[in-house]
Amino acid sequence: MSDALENLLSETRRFAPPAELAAHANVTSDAQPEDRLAFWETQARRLSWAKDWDQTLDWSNPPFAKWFVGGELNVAYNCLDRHVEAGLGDRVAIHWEGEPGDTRTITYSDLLSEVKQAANALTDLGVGQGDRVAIYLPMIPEAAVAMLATARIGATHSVVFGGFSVDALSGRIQDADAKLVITADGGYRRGAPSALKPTVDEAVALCPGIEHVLVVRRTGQEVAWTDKDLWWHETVAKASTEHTAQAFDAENPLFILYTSGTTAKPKGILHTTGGYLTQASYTHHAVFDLKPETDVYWCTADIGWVTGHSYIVYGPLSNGATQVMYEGTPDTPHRGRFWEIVQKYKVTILYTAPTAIRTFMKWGDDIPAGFDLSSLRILGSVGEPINPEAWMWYREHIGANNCPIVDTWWQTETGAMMLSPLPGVTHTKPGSAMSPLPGIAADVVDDQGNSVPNGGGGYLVLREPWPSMLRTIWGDDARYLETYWSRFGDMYFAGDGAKKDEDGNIWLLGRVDDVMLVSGHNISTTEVESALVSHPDVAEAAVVGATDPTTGQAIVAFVILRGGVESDVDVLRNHVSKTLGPICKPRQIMIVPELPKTRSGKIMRRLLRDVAENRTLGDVTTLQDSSIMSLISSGMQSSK
Ligand code: 6R9
Repeated sequence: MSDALENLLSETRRFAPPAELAAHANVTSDAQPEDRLAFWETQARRLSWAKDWDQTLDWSNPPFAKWFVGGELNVAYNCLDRHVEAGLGDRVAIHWEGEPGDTRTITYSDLLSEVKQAANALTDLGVGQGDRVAIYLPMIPEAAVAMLATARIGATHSVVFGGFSVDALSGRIQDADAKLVITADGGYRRGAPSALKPTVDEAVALCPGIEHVLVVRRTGQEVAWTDKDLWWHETVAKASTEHTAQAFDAENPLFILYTSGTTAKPKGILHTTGGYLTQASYTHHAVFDLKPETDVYWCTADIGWVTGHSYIVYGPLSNGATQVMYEGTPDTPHRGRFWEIVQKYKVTILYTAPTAIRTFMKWGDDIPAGFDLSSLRILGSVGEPINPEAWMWYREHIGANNCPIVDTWWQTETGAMMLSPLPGVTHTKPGSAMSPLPGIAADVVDDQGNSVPNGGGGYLVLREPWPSMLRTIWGDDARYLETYWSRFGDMYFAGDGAKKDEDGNIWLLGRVDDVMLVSGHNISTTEVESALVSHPDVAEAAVVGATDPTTGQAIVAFVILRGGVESDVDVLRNHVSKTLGPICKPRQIMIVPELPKTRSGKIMRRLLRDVAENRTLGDVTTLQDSSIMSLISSGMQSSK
């Protein structure tokens, strides 16, 4: 661990939970339970089971876990029917806000009858338990309905981002061998209808296994029609609203989700039902301190990201939450759109990503200042390490210095949150995910797999199986073993670098592939990025290591400046050198208008490395906006 890192992590600010919140918190201790399995059994009892389990965990064939063996439940029943049966049918499940400003208010009763109809429609189309359904939709309520209807009949969904290309979509359909696609004519993005159906048409032409395509009408765009196509509003609306949920085995597959394309061939991460729902539901209740009667929760993620699965659909709905769902982008029709939505629905819990927070910083403090954000009580962050600078901005400008920030570390593979502060308990530190949640055995280990002492750094691992863990990579057990379980034998290797501070709290340092080796020193991209963002002129930074004849690798930084400022790159290089030490001084800094990101907001450093090393760009199919790369590359050439 470099000295520079010590420097970055000498963050000493701590923030206690507000007394009022702590006094009424759902969870009042962050202590690890003495009996981990008994703890998870208790959490599983928050759900409704049709048949009790015989064994909590079967770990006789590691790393292939089975949780709640012999238990049976229906996921959709847990998310909908049981709330309606408890008399909560009139509670709003979803306040949906379309990008153009159209809205829908959907109660639990409404959502239940739509899901029942959709379940009947899927059954009529020949979809049954174990079949795979591909979902390629914008952020409209039908996305949640489609997922829940698939789950209700024991089938398995594979949601594909609405922004992905024909190749990405057809590859995922083929890998999962799906028989049905649910899509829409299009969705609204940046003020205009953006078509989806043409991509599906091309993809389906490459996928003979697809029997039907169910099409939601959202934008009213002209669509080409094939004999496999059916309108959602005709097929689903004429189906019966009567449907009794059948219980399925706790290990029945719930979904496959392909991990974001920052790596090579996407991996189909498989999740099952009982353990997954137990942990998604518990963590949503504990980490957001959800009070379903009074809270208005909003997770700004897309449904195509695991965050949308666990914290828009399964976690919140299993807890009977009222939530906001927004179709569009944060700057349409204006840059205050998120804050306008918070004000309009009196959102109390907001869950978003560091990339969004840094964008808001860049747009300026005056924008959120123009709205009433006083309803907010808890702020969440997910997706990347959050720099202390962005954390403080979030706390001050969105949370009025009064809302605990829960920085939640987890992965598609973990299914649900693993490390996070608890809002009524933890004294938070800006930039740290703090500690493993109750029931989770996380640690930081060195190269040899030994636990590092406080103050040490290494790799984040999980020592014990957890309920919502991936069960395998779809169709590829060997790759599951190789990717996660070959490095340290009996510990799950998360692929993230981490450090324990003097109190034993955990700081995430980014993907281990993103560590640079400069003149023999290990430097994490996160620490240099944080140093850059701590300069008042900088809104956002991405750092990569580029091959260098003298130093092995050299630091190349791509920087977005805050609105209206002009900055001298040498000033910024010296700022890094002063903050972290001369070894961390970037060889080169490029001022750029945007950074290449996946739709979940992760910077695709692999593409920036290609640019920094003058290579042809690798696979760009998962980029949110592919034109950004040509802008960046042309700037890079001219700066040399
Ligand atoms: C939920 C999600 C997983 C990777 C993970 C890590 C990064 C996510 C983070 C975080 C630091 C956090 N990550 N949350 N890093 N602090 N709070 O993002 O899933 O898309 O699979 O990405 O994201 O690197 O390994 P996924």
